[in-house]
Amino acid sequence: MTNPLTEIVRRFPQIGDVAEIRPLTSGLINQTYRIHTASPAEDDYVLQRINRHVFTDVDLLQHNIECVTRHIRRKLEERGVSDIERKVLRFLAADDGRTYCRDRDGECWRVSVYIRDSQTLDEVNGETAYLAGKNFGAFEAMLTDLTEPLGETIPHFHDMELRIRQLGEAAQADRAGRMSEVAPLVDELMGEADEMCCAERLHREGRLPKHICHCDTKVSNMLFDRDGQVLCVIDLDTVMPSFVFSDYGDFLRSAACSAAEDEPDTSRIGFRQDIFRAFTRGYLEEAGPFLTPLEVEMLPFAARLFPYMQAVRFLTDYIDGDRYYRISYPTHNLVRARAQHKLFRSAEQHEPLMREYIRSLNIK
Ligand code: GN1
Ligand code: MG
Repeated sequence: MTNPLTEIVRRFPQIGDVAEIRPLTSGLINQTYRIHTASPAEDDYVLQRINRHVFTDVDLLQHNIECVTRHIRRKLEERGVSDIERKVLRFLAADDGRTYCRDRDGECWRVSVYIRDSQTLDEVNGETAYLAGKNFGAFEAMLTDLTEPLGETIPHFHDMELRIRQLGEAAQADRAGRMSEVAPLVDELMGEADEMCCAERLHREGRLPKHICHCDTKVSNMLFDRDGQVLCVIDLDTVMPSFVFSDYGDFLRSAACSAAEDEPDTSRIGFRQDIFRAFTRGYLEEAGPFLTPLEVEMLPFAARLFPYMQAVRFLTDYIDGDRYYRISYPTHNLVRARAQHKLFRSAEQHEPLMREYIRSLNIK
């Protein structure tokens, strides 16, 4: 075989004869392949190239992932859960014992066991949104007693104050000469900045804690079995201490939007109350017991914080000349930013309804 990936695969001694390596679905950040092994009795694997421009400290990244998967595995064992290999990811050791290897170009690769008969969803309905809420809530709940400290794999990842500073700096530098085109949107977002940075202020005042969160809670980051039950949470790169708003708000940002995250026709974008309700009910069933009353009260804020933050991030990247997110056409990041901004405005209008619904669940 001439595939250069086979050389990387050889660094993981547990993997037997490889039949084929095929690209698997890919997010905007890492590149992912499925390793098909020759023997049907043997496991298949997932090979992933870690984006080291995004994740600059790969040792820290893998430390976090190892701690989290070990902790969850132990929890499931204690609870007597069956079929644990399908309910938490397992990463392979490379020839030097670490859970990743570096190739000649300095690229970092890791391998996990492929969970057979699993599927990911790209869209939710009421039922799957409820299940996603329950399972992301349970994921956070299982990690509340993790004793090993985890680092921030992307420092200040969901820090709204930093994202605003980055937008301001990008606007000032105007390195791609795009500011004249986007100045009104920059101004509109900046006008909300003070209010949208309130979580960071509450944290400094000691009123809002951080928890271990997933920080990329798309429904596609959860594996379902063939019967539609959730197996496990995947894509653990961004697991780190954060406000619970990260998991709650970012899920709704992608799932409770009536159109795609890059829908050019913003009239098609609105916040979906049905998905909000189903997800919130599931999430609070599992996370309700450990959340503080202030965290519960602020969940509707989280539902608008995340489209806002994502609008700021996409717009910053557009102004910067598209250096972070993969794009398919020149104005892609601007289209994304406008779509997220529209979702932010729609979520804002839904806030009274959201409050009413959460109150009706009688959590605290
Ligand atoms: C990135 O790679 P992907 O699609 O899972 C980004 C998220 C954004 C998302 C927007 C590490 O996630 O924070 O919400 O794009 N991940 C990182 O689509 O920046
Ligand atoms: Mg991801």
